[in-house]
Amino acid sequence: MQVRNGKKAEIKRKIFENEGKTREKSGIRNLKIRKGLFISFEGGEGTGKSTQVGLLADKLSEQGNLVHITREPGGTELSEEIRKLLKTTSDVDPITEMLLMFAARREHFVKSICPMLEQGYTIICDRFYDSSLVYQGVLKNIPIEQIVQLKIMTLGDFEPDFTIILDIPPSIAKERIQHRQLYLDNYDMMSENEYDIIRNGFKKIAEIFPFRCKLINASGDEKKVFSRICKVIEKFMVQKV
Ligand code: ATM
Repeated sequence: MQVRNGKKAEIKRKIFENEGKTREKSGIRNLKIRKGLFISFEGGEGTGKSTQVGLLADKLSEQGNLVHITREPGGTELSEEIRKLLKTTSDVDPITEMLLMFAARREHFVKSICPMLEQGYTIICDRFYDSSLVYQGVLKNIPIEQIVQLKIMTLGDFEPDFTIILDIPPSIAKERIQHRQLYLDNYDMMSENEYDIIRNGFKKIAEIFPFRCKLINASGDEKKVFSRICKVIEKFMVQKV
């Protein structure tokens, strides 16, 4: 199953319509102007996100930035506990899973992300809200409007400043996962078809949010991939100043 063009337009319409409506109802306004930057990394398992997050953090630190690496689900004590539960409990109901993802995210956002952005940190986050749109929305078929409502409830208007989406064919991703781990968790045991759905979902996110998201070819060795990432980050930083 693939996300077809009609489906893409539908997802886009639902994201925008529902963000607007829910924001009006909740009266949530923009958060305080933040001093730091929030960069998220997205993509399926085995695309090399954590390696690239580390490389980017090192580079930005060397350039004199205050850098903080984090991940979702996770990033605070409670959110890491939720992560552990999700990774080790089989057959979690999709709505329960979504609510736990957003519970972990809210805690992460309020207790860590917001205060650190206020202090001027550049936060690099391994997965964020786009993962919910893809895993819960596209893969598990939870209505996009419900996900957007939870997003507004937990994050208000907050968006990453920049999102890198790593893309590789599912067959390579599967090979990488099997090589790197002896123990595979619930999420690592997805079928190739599910990887395909996830991959296409992220591609659609990159098309829907072209200013914030950049799709990066993550095939090849890590240095090559990192230089592709650096190019788009440099462009983005120039536009920011
Ligand atoms: P990793 O951090 O190892 O990528 O695992 C987190 C898993 O949680 C990941 N699974 N895979 N494959 C994606 C999933 N996830 C969601 O389903 N929704 C979310 O909102 C987030 C942040 C992650």
